[in-house]
Amino acid sequence: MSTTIELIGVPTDIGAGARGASMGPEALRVAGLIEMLKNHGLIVIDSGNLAGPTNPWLPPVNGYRHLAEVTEWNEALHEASYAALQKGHLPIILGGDHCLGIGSISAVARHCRATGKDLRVIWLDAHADFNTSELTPTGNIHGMPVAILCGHGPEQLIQIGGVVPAIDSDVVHQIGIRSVDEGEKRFVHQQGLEVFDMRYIDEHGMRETMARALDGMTDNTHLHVSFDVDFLDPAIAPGVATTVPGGPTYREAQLCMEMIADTGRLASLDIMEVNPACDVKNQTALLAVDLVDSLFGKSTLMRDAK
Ligand code: 4U7
Ligand code: MN
Ligand code: MN
Ligand code: MN
Repeated sequence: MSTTIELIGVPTDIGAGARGASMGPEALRVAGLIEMLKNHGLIVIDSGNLAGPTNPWLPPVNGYRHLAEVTEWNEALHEASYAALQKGHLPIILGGDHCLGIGSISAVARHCRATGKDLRVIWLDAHADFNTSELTPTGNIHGMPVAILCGHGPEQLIQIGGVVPAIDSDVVHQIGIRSVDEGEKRFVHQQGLEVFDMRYIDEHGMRETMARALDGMTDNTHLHVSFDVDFLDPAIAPGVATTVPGGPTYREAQLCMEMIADTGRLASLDIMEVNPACDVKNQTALLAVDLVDSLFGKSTLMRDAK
């Protein structure tokens, strides 16, 4: 794993259905993200926040809300993220809403093409984020990033990063899914996404779920985690705009992160959709930092005690 972390804040809610995720980057810093990472012996460069257009808060046009602004933010993020990867840094993207997965993951995919790495994306979310302009009930682009990365979406977004599609659908492994729109559901099946929904986690447990999602990785794997904080049960993570009941518990989420850490392959990370306007005393950002602590290998296991 790279030992230099680069934080890239992206203070926008341009793709969301509610305002407030634009305050996510600062909430994560206030919750101690930088100190936590430094405690792991990592070098942390905080590159501050990217700048971009304000949120005009308009209804959808041809099935998309704020397409021009979403494009501008994601192009900026793509460049910043790609530059960080080229320097050998491990980028952590502080969202911002999840439409930013487009800029982030297209950069990671471009980096993998340039370096001959095999990309694997672990998508932690209550939602599949696989809508298109025809399927979306809202027009909010934070419900579309996975489809767009797989080549289904508006030209200006699918081509960020140069190659269409940016990723093949089989690199994506989704965990925690429990809210998928009707048309979106059919499209997810048609495209053969690997989805470990809450029913699967209930029946097989988080351990088997993660073992499967992480199966087959090699020394050449670049592992990207896209963590939409609404993945978590709203009882522990109320600070998101799109809560869906029935998510992973604290212990399940910890195990999920610990098993990813055990692979030693984590090479880039998104922390998305923290919304301080919905939160109570920053508890959701604090929880996200606690879980990312485990993602970077905090171990509570007695077997590691000397
Ligand atoms: B998130 C939704 F209709 N599916 O498309 C949509 F339910 O990044 C929600 O996962 C999308 O938070 C949620 O607008 C996007 C809706
Ligand atoms: Mn999402
Ligand atoms: Mn979500
Ligand atoms: Mn959300």
